Amino acid sequence: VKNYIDEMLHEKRSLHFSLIDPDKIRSIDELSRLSKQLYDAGTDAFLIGGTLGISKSELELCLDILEDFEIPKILFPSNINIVSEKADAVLFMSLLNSDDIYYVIGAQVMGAPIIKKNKLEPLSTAYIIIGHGGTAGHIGRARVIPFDNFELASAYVMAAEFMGMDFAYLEAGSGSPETVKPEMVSAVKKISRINLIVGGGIRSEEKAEKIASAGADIIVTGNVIESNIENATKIIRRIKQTKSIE
Ligand code: 1GP
Repeated sequence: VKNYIDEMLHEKRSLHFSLIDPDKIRSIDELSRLSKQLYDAGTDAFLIGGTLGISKSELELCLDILEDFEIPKILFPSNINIVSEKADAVLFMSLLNSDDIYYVIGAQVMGAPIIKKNKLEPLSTAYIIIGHGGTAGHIGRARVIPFDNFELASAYVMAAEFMGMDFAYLEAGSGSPETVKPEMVSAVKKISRINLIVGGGIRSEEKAEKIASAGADIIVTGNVIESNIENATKIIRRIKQTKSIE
């Protein structure tokens, strides 16, 4: 999966990942319909996860439905219960700005042997929570980085790069009223070559385009898939047309 992402990023455009939260899916038919629309629009991977209310059976049901699509299925775990051998890879995340050691290294120690057993490819990721932070920020006891503190965000991303992580995820929180600012994305990209994932609150094509042209390597949308699938597919198409200004 890491090689697939690296190859796609050589094309100098941002990738789009569709976040499927098993707790928010109302029926199998709905997920089949939505995932086909996302795939047809050109989403580059499915992320599967969420913070609250996910059971293993719901997770695996989602993975069974997504199996038909020939793009990676990547777990986006909030805790060690979000693991399944039916996925291809897992964002192996450390919540770098958490005050709780469990989210920095505790869950990772407990999760690593489970990931090994399930033969999942770990994608080493610094999870950095910005601004609103949403449920992930609350549960993860994040000391959130203000939306306009580019220097602090850049320092976290540099630290992640120096620790050898492959990805840094700037997360405004699912459903956040504001997104990570495009100016923060370009500030971070100026000082680091790490693959930058940006998500949280992205609901419009215009905002997605600004974040993509600021240099985000991967853009994640979640809520808009369930609330407005037309917008979700427009966002994907717009991202695919946008060249990064790096
Ligand atoms: C959440 O970044 C993702 O972890 C996506 O956020 O649901 O607001 O699109 P949204």
